[in-house]
Amino acid sequence: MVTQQAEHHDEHAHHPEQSFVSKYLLSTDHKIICFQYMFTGMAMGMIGAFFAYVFRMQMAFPGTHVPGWGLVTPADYNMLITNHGAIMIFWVAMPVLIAAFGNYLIPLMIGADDMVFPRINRLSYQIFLLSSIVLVVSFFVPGGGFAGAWTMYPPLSAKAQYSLTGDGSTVFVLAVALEFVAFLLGGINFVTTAMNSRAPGMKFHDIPIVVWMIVIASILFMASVGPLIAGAIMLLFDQRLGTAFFDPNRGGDPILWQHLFWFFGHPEVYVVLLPAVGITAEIITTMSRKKLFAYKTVLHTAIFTGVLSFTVWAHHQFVAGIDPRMANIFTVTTLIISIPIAEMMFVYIATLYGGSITLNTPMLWALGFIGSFLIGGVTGIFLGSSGADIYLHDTYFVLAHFHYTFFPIAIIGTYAGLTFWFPKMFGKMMNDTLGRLHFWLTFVPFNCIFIPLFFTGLMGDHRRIFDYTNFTELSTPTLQHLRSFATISLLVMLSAQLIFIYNFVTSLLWGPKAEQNPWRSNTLEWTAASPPPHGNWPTLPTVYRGPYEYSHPDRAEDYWPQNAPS
Ligand code: HEM
Ligand SMILES: [Cu+2]
Repeated sequence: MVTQQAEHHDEHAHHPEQSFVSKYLLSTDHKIICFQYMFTGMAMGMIGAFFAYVFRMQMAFPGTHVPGWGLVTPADYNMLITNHGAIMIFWVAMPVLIAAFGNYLIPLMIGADDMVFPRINRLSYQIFLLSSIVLVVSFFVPGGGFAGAWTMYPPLSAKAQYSLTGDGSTVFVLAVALEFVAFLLGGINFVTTAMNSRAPGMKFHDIPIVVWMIVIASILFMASVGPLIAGAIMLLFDQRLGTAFFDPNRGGDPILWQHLFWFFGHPEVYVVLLPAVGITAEIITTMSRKKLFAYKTVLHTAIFTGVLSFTVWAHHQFVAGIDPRMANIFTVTTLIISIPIAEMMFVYIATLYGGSITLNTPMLWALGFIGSFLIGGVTGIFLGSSGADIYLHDTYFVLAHFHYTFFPIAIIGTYAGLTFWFPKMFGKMMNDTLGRLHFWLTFVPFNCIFIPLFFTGLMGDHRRIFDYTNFTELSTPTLQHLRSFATISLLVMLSAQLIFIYNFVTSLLWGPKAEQNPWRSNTLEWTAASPPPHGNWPTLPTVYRGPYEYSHPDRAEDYWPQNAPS
């Protein structure tokens, strides 16, 4: 293995000068592929955020001309909420959290010069890019983009006369299918690389938690997506070939889709959660100079959560007409799965306890992740109880719940990781004052958006309503004020993202040069140059210990790099 790596490495060292196209567009370097995934994901994120702005304006001020869009029609509204959800989960959280961070961190944190299959890696990104293009094209086909909600429930998704977006639905399903192919290819690389290319001396329990989390998430994705790919093909057949897999009038069953979708969909939430949990672990140990409290517990808990996540899916279907005895079983499994998640959060709090904490930008994001994700998890317990869910299902309470899980993951987790590894990725330091300002102007408005929505949900406010003024009981002043407050908070939050863009660009161009290891961290990526060259290290590192040896009593320095012989 060692000699094989060395040879492979030699090949890298003698690489000829590359043109812009071969270096940045057709590269097989895992770091460049990270940037491709990250920037594509962020561009898609801007579309998703723009859609949210448009439909929230319609909710707060029904019938106004939304600047940048115009009058929102009911058809626009359905298309916007559908594609907002799909984009944020499939085209933002997946590419950024799993694919971008996975690509950057796995080889660098395990001491490898690249992924095991660099060309498959490149193909994975190219298919992902194609899927993004196909999705954007779907907005412009006759009839407009798909408008049957991101969960694609038939018969709405299967019959053009219901969704009114026949072509849009087909192109949408194609885009989702391509996206799945991209991540299947990515997942193969992540798991094999982490298992086979580790630096000499790196035992299983020396692997940084974030790498484990991405590996477990990849396995979850690959194991859960099969049934949904089958479902997507059946849906395409129903749409285009006149089959009736999901058509109750002709002996089909629309609930079958819900099973196939959520059998994938619930594990999917852990697919994106686990990388964010891993990123948080790296930041809080480094920034509190503490050993991760209970490494093995976190690892085993994550594996256990992954297994259990295959047994909870029908909690999305409590009111879909499933047998109440089944609902009891899924209530129990759902309540059980909250335990390991809570345990991970407690481990993090225990890690912080007594630490010497630096409250810089990455640390603020990491702490923000723990605090807000806890609210998301706790509200999931209410929803998981089938009795309570009969009332809460499809209200804004559900919406607030999943934004309290998903926002910490996709947005807070990304900013945490990006501000933490920026010095390594780009060789420059970001401005910490601007970073902290951006944190507060994102974090506070985020809470101001979604806390009110828990209350409107409890007051009976339903999701997916185009114009509340059509329902007298839903257009009370209290409800309308809370809705407008949420929308105005969103405007504040979106504007604050300009601070990040400004900080990102100016730091990249003119920021102070980053040292090799600015946070005095233990893991291997910090032993490479900032930014690491093609091939990462002139000679690959050797590992002597675990990743979290901070403040070791026998050492003068408060950290102990994994590659330091003693
Ligand atoms: C402690 C963990 C969690 C529990 C117990 C839990 C429970 C639930 C339940 C029971 C529902 C269905 C509510 C309904 O539709 O009536 C739900 C919805 C949802 N949850 Fe969670 N959840 C948890 C974590 C997460 C995480 C980590 C994510 C995302 C990353 C997430 C994303 C969602 C989404 C997207 C929906 C709504 C889907 C839709 O109808 O559009 N949840 N959750
Ligand atoms: Cu679920």
